[in-house]
Amino acid sequence: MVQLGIMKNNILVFFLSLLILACGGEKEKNTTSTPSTPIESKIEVKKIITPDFNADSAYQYIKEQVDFGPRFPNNEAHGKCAIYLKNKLANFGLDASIQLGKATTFNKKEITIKNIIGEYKPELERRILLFAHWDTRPFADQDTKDMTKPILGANDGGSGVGVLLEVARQLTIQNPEIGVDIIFFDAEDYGEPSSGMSMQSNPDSWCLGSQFWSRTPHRPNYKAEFGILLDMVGSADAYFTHEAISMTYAPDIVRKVWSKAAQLGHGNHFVNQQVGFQVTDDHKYVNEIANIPSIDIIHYDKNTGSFHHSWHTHNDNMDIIDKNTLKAVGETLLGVILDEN
Ligand code: AHN
Ligand code: ZN
Repeated sequence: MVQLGIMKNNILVFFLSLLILACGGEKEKNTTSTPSTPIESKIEVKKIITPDFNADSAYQYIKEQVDFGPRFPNNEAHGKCAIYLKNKLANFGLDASIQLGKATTFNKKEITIKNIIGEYKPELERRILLFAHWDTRPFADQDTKDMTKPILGANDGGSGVGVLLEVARQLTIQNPEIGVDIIFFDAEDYGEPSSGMSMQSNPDSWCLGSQFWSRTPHRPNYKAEFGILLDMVGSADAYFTHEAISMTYAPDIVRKVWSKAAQLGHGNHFVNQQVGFQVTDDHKYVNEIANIPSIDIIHYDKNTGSFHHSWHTHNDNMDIIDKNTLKAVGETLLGVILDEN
C-alpha cells in the first residue's frame, strides 16, 4: 500500500514536472526563441489620429458673424460682433479680453482698434499663437458695382475666425498641455486701394490691428514658439501654397503644417508649391515687429495669381463658404497643436 502510495506520488510528480516544463518551455519561446519580438517592440508605431473638428460648428460661427452685416471699425455691427467674439472665447473656457487701440486710416479716419484675445492655459510657458483678422473691408474696390459699399466678408474676415472659434472649443474638450493664444486682429482690411499699375501703394496702411499688437502685446515680453495666420480659408477647393514671407521667416513651420495636412489627407488643399506669392498680411508684422516666426495659410488662385475671385467684392458671402475646406484647415491646425502636446 505504502509502495503504491509512493508510486502514485511519483507518477503525480512526473506529470506535474511535465506540465511545468511544458509551460516553462512555452514562456521561453515567447521571450527568447523569436528574436524579432523585442526588436519590433522598440519601434515606435505612431498612430495617425484625425482630431475631432466640427465643420458644422465652424460654418455656424461664420454665419453668426456675417449676420451682423459688414463689420468695419467704428460701425455698429463691428461693436456688436466684438462682444460676440469675446463672449464666444470666454464661453469656451479661454481667458478672453479686448485690447483697445487708436489708429488713423489711409483716408484720415480716426478709428478704435479692437483686438480680441483668448488665452488657453495662460499659466503655461510653451505657447502657440493662432490668429486671423475679424474686420471686413469697408468698400468693394474689386467689384464692378456698388464699389463704395462695404462687403460681408464671409471668407475674408469670417472664415479664419470661424475655424479658430471651433479650434478654441475643441481645445477645452481635448485639453492638450500646451498654451495656445488665439487673437482676432482688427483693422487688417482698411488698407489703401491699389490704383493703376501699382499693386500696393502703401502696405503699412493694412494690418493696423496686428501692427498695434506687435508693438504693444497684451502681455509685456509676450513670446510664442510660432504663429499661424488663417486668411480666406473657407472657399470650395481652396488652394494654399507656400507664401513667401512665411518661407522667409518660418520655413520649418510651413513644412510642419503642410506635412501634417498631407498626413491627414488634405494635400489637395495644402499644396507643396512656392509660387513667388508674397502677401502683406498680419503675419508680416508679427514676424518683423513681435519677432514670432509666423506663417500665413491663405488662398492662392492659380489662374489669376491673386486671391479668390470673390475677394473684396459683394460675392464674398455665405454662398462661397464650403465645409470641406473648413474641415481640412481645422483638422490640420488641431493636428499641429496636438503634436506639440
Ligand atoms: C494686400 O492686398 C496689401 N494684402 C492682402 C491681405 C488681405 C486683404 N487679406 C485679406 N484682405
Ligand atoms: Zn481683405
